[in-house]
Amino acid sequence: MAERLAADARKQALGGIPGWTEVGGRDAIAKTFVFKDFNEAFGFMTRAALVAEKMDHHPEWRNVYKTVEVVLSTHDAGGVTALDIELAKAMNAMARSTA
Ligand code: H2B
Repeated sequence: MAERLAADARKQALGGIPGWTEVGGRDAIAKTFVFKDFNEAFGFMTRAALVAEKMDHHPEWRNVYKTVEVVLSTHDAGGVTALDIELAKAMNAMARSTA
């Protein structure tokens, strides 16, 4: 099972994934993606969902029109693990091709 990252490791990992920040009050990371329109936002969510399912690692997220708010945490571990960093990187890469 993936292990929670220590605070320093988490901070270092965040340096490599632009836009992701620590969530206040819980061990999780978050990013708000803003796209051109709903089509782009939902296209991103569709691609991200397929990657998440393949990883068996799923986001907490909320979509309003062209905005997608994402929170990542490993529920089984009770905090941020390497899986969250990997999914965050993949989401950044997927957003780059649409935003
Ligand atoms: N997603 C996230 N974000 N955290 C988890 O701990 C997790 C998951 N666990 N997706 C997976 C599914 C687990 O419940 C299944 C049984 O592998």
